[in-house]
Amino acid sequence: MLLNPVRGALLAAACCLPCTPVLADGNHTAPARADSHAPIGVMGDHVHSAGEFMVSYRYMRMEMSGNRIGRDDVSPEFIVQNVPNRFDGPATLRVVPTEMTMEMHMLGMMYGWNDTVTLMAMLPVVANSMQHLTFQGMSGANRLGTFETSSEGIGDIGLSALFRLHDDGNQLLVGRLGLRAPTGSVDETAQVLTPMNTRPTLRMPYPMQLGSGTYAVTPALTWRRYLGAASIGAQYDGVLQLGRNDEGYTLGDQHAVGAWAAYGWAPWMSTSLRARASSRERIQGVDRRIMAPIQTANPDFQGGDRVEAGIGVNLLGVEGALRHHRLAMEMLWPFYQDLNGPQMESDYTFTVGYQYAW
Ligand SMILES: [Cu+2]
Repeated sequence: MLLNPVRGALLAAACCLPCTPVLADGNHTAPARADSHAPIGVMGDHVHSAGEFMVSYRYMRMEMSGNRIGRDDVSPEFIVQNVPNRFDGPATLRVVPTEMTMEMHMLGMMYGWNDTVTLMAMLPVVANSMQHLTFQGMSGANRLGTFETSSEGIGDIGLSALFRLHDDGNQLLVGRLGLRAPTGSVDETAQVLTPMNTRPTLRMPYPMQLGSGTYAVTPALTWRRYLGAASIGAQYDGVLQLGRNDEGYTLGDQHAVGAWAAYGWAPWMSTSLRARASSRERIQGVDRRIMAPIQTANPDFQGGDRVEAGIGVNLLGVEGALRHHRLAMEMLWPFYQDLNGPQMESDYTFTVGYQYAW
């Protein structure tokens, strides 16, 4: 539902733009190639020439289902019988998340300040939904019922500077220095089903909040090299939270390294393989208003390590009305997840993006 107004506004903006006959890929003399941008799930991978603009829209979707402790799958019954509840009430947990969908609509703008520095702004709109199973009363032996919670709104806005550290037309090294502002809400509420069969409205647990509540620094370093019709690349990217938010906690820092290989079948199309390993720390501190016998309300049951891999395709318009328009998709599946659990495990991450440069 959020998709249509966002995409509509973007297309309306894109249609008004004048088309100028310059290569909009950061290099005025190199031939256009679809793999001059990394797979769409990679951000901050490229820079622009002085005076160039780019607008982009990305849709990202992550589906999660089932739970793990470390690398082991655990059932809802196992969780309610074995995992301690850190709050008042039953000794062990009573509510188990069973499925979660995280969607993000990301509107982006890039501008080549000069041939070395490109400025980038990102506006995320986040939509989360979570399914739960509630077990009955103090014993927790029986399933009482299910409920769903959801949250949607603006996330944390990002501003960054990208630096062309090295570019010989073949090898490109781009550094990113980014800042994220706490524009996303951290006090979203929802109606829940309690083990006592009541339906109060409570502040939602950490993973359902839209922002971090803190400023964050987002460094990245990306390298790419052409090898004939193919290319290879690698990236480090991090999210380092600064300070503590008004509710009393800090999300865990995140570090990721990834690498990809792409092959250009034609100037207008490339396909890619990519793998990415990421690690996120636990939450520091606690929001005193997030208190429920559910794993997601516990700051210790957040973060972990994940390795995912998958495939992507980049399409680049090289002539006529499609020139400088890009459309790309990527799908990643996790094949290793070691979670500070119980925590929900990821099934896949899908990204589709549209970019237009002039
Ligand atoms: Cu760009």
